[in-house]
Amino acid sequence: MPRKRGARAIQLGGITLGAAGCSGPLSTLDPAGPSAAVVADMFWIMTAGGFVLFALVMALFAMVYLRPTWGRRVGPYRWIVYGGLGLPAIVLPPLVAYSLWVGERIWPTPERDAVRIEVVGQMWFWSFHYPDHGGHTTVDIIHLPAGEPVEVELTSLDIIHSFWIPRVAPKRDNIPGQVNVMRLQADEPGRLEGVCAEFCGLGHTDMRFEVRVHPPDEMEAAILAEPQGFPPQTPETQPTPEGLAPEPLR
Ligand SMILES: [Cu+2]
Repeated sequence: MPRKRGARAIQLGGITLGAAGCSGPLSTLDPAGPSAAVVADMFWIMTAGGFVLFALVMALFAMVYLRPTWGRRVGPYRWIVYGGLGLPAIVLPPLVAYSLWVGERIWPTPERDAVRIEVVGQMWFWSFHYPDHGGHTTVDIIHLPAGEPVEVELTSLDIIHSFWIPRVAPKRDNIPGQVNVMRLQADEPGRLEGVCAEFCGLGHTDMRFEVRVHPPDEMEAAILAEPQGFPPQTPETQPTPEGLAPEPLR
């Protein structure tokens, strides 16, 4: 009886720990936007596919173990062809096709009137510039409108960083001298968190930022209520060695 109780406690503990791992401010399995929901679905479907393949292999193993005479009749060549090629051929092609299909649909549909935000990574902080909202700049806090697509332009002024709001969208790199564009959308008003997802030196772990999602008609007031951040140091404003022309950002 005590052994049964112990087993149940371990089982409950495992379920609780498992569930806790699926939530939290940086959990991709607790999506708060359509792109993140697609990623979370893909994770579960890939995991299920892995389990199906594992179950098929274990079923074969069980048959060989329980009925050795059956296994003996199958030659090595057939084991390789049926087990090594046949089983993966059942499970993997549908998963590859699914991942390609998802890859084409992971970003929200482009909208002509999507809100634009320019995101600049710099060791070790983020600047968010809002050309559609008074040209204001905020530091380490990004404001998003709930339920509306946002077009984010990413760049860096020193080394490669990576902009990631795990509950909203997959990450994308901020690369110096280049502008990467991504679209994202947050579902509901509230507070989320984002991180730099590319190791960028000793301050990398502190390169987090807060995500404040507002009802769309309250977003501008929320941005303007923030202190105006220092505009990022662009190559045009940074001192450069004599004779070296600064690289244009775009
Ligand atoms: Cu970093």
